[in-house]
Amino acid sequence: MSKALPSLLLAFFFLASAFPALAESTRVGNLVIETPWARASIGMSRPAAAYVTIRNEGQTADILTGIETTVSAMPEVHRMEIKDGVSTMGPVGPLEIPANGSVTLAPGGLHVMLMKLQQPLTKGGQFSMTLIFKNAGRVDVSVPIYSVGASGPEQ
Ligand SMILES: [Cu+2]
Repeated sequence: MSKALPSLLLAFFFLASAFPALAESTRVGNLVIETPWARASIGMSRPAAAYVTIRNEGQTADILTGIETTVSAMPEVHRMEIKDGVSTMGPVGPLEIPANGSVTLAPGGLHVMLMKLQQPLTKGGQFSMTLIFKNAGRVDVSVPIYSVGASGPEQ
């Protein structure tokens, strides 16, 4: 075992914390919050959307009960679906994260709808969002903002 390894690890963790946009997953209890991201908003009159994957490595389900962020006065988890050829969406309420499972919020399906925007979301920026879980408690994540038409992170 090399003596250099611990210092290499330290350097890695230092770098990871120095560049929060690269530290894409946040662990709290049994949950891992992966790759949060958002689309830039079109001004402030229309809602914006944010996406994230929540992985549960525990033996019991957890529930996402709420979301808080300073950029939106009314953040809600929505589900988009096609009904009779028409795209509809609405709030899903408390969202279960199954034991040993994961839930992905992505364009075309589940998303965090950031309603009543308090500031425009500008490409290249980021904002802080707090996910509130029944068991794991509150988790703060940093959400990078990509282009208006981004279909996934890193765009
Ligand atoms: Cu929505």
